[in-house]
Formats: sequence, structure tokens, C-alpha cells
Amino acid sequence: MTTPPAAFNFTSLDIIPDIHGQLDKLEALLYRLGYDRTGSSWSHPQRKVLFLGDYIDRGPKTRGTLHLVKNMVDEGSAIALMGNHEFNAIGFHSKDSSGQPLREHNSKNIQQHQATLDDFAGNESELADFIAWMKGLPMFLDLGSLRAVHACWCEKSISLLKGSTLEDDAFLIAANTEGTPEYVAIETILKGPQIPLPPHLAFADKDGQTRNELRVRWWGHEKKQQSVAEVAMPPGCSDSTDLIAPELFTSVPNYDPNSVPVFFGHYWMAPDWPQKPLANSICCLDFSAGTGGPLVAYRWDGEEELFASAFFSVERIEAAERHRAKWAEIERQVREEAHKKYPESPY
Ligand SMILES: [Mn+2]
Repeated sequence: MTTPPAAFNFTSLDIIPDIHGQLDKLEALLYRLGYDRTGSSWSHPQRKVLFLGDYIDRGPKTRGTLHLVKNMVDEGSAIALMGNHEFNAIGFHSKDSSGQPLREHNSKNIQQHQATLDDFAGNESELADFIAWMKGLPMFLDLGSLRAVHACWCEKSISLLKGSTLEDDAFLIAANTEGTPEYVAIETILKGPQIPLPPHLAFADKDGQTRNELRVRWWGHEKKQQSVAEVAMPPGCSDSTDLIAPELFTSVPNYDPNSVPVFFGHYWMAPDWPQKPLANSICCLDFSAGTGGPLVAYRWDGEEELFASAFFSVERIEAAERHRAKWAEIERQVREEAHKKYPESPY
């Protein structure tokens, strides 16, 4: 399941993170990236899209988003990875041997999935077909020169999951059984690692909930003590200078920020967070498009070191176009004046 289609072009990729039913943002971004609508799909003469998962839930147009993404995959214009929302939806709509849903239908889980259920109301068999399709989505992609995963690149988890697919019922059950190695590995790569916080470091999150666990960065950890603010994910979510004992990071992956570029989404970074890599080879693209943020793509052309000007969002493309238009106008005026002064000049 980690083998991409043979015809895939691997050095001209537009990497697009969590869409969460925001079909309008996706179409606007594809259009501005130079993709054309061809029938019910989109394509580009030279490029392909790499989607990072979380197509569904929260936003208003899950159904249209799934059609678009699947059609692009079917036509060889995109590869689509699995996000934690797809993983959860598969569990929600699959049953164990005693007929119970693999993911409990409690109010929290229903609420998280409600926008998708609403959007497919009256089209439940179509949702069932998409769930079957989601089971086959790769959970990570390793091209050698590029890596991509929904939340966290963890070698240990990825070697454990290699070759497995949720289309296999035994694996599907194991993946949904708390405490199994499969469950832990999937939690790690699709939701990202957390560390338990000592009670005196518990803090209130943005929703006012007390948090005893902290979602943390999974690259570039040093041996010294680091503060909560230095390691908390998403970056900028905490300003606490409280120090955390290095031992708490024993089970957290520590990706080398100067190795193979790795792309991920998932973390709901603030919409105004700077659009640039978090470290040389570390690139989170989720700027909360699922709520009010921009949908941000990275236009990758095989480079080893990532850079800020390869980040594309509709807003940024429009700003660049305004900038170009302004300079084109200035150049036109200069030419016009030069022509008046020196009518014979070919300038
Ligand atoms: Mn996610």
C-alpha cells in the first residue's frame, strides 16, 4: 500500500493538506495552481497533487470534496493519503464480529463526524462506497527524496505498518483495539505524539479545557531541557517557559530536521502563522483551512531544502499577481515616457 501508481510524476508535486469539506477553497486553489477542470476531475499538464488526508468532517462539502479527490486519484492526477478523520470514519462505519461499531457512536464521535453524515443524508450507500475506498488509502508515502504523512513521521510506527491495509479485516480490528501495536502506530502517525505532563504543568487550552497531555514536536529534540512553548504543537499555541524533563520525550520520535523533506498537515496551525517550513526539511501545511484559515499548498520540484516561496495559497498568489501587475504597469509607463522622448528608439 506504499507503492504509488507507476505513472506518477514524482518531482512535480503540489502538496495539499487537510481540506475538511472546504471544496470551494480546494477548487480555488487548484485553479490558481494552474489545474484545469476536466469533466468531474482536475488535472495539470505537468504536475500532480499529493493530498495529505482529512478530506471529510467539519466543513460543508465533504461529499463534493471526496468525489473530487477520488476522481483525481482514479485518473492518475493525484495520490491521496489517509488522515485521522478517514481512519475514524472507517471505524465508525465498520462493525466487529459481534456487530458493534469499531468506533463507538457516542456523542463526541458523532459530533466529530456530523458534517459528513449530514452531507451524505439520503446517499448513505455512496458514503459506504467512499468508506470502502478510504480503507485502501496509503497511511504514508516514502519516495526516498520526499516523505509525507498526515501528522508524524515515526520510523518505528511506519515499519510496523508497512504492507498492512485496513482492507484486511484482521488488521482493521487490531488497528481499532486500544493498546495493540497497530493502534499505537496509527495513533502516532495520524494524530501525532503526546507527552504526559506533570500535574504542575497542566494548562488550559484554547477551549478552556485542562490539558494533562501535550501534543509535541517530533523533530529536532535536544538533550537539554526544553520549555513547553518550545515543543508544543501547533507552534505558538503555548507561551509557557516551564521546563520539561528530557525523559518525557523517550517515546517521541526525533526526526533529523536536516534529512529527507517531510510534509504533513493535521495540526491546525493559526491562519496567520508564517507560511514557511518549520525547519529545513520539516513542512506542516495545515493553516486551519477547515475553519477560517487558508488552504496552503507546497509546490515541490524535487528540492532537498524547502523554502518559503514554494508555499502557495489563493491569497498569496493573488498578492503576487497584484505585485506583478503593479510592476508591469510601472514598466509600461517607463516605456511610454521613453518612447515620447526618443521616438526612434526601439525600447
Ligand atoms: Mn487531522
